[in-house]
Amino acid sequence: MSDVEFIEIPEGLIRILKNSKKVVALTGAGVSAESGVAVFRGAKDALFSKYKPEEIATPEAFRKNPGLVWEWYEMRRKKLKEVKPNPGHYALAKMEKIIDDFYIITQNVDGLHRQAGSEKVIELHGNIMNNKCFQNNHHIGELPLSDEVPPKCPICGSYIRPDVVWFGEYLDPDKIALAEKLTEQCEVFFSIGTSSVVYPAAGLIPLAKECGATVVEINPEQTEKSYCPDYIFRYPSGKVLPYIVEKLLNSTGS
Ligand code: BJW
Repeated sequence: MSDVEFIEIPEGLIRILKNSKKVVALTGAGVSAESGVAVFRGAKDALFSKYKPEEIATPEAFRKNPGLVWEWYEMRRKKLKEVKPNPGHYALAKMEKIIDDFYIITQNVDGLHRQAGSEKVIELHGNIMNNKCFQNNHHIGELPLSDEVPPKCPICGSYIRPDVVWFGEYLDPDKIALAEKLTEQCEVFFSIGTSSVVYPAAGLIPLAKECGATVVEINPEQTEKSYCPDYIFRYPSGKVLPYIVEKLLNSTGS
């Protein structure tokens, strides 16, 4: 797929986008794949190829082996400091400037949408660079200097953990309520680079469809929700999204 030269964007989709005020993009790990960030499932270098998700991204796993889970996140944080947003992230940031009310609802914790300049971003699963304590959710700014792995909360003494949402944990109710409201009201809903298996995020795709949005899927592979879209692009998002933005900017018709 990487040798793709040109992707035709249907006129019909551009017309709908030009006439839309409310547009939402739900993104997943695939949108960051072209930046060199590993996806979670499937690929050879997938983040869950060594550990199953339920073995590592859960409160139970942290209780059982806090050092292992902490080190896994430290390894990912280190890698993230070396990567940059890709053309897909930048194209989405441009869409925010072109479309009246454009929101990104991301499952990603890597912060690359904001780095690319997007401002209206809902980070459903948190941000890997932030920390809180395990017992009481005390927000931890600067990590305390300590030889302990993980370090401990200066307020209550419980272990510090990344401020991300693990399996079995509730998402921030304000964030998911806003995500659902935006999804119900939007005219176009993009699903980009997500396998669409993790809830409640995956449920937004059929919700958008039920509420009448034009649904667009951008993913080189079929997904669990590929029965929903009106338009499907089986290409990497870093290739498709810049073409959509270019055509949106250059199209003259209404
Ligand atoms: C490209 C590309 C390129 C490659 N361009 N594309 C309803 C039904 C069944 C179960 C549940 C349900 N409701 C809740 C649950 C339980 C559970 C769940 O969903 N389980 C399912 C797995 C069955 N959900 C939860 O526990 C959630 N909490 C919750 O609902 O609380 C209430 C509750 C509690 C208990 C019981 C019931 C309800 C919390 C979910 C938290 C998910 N956390 C993680 C880790 C975050 C921290 C971290 O980063 O470590 O979030 S798991 C992981 O998966 C991460 C991701 O955000 C998430 C989604 O993955 P994503 O983004 O889709 O990545 P991949 O790798 O799966 O897919 C990548 C895609 O990209 C592929 O399709 C590629 O083809 C594509 N791609 N290159 C475009 N260049």
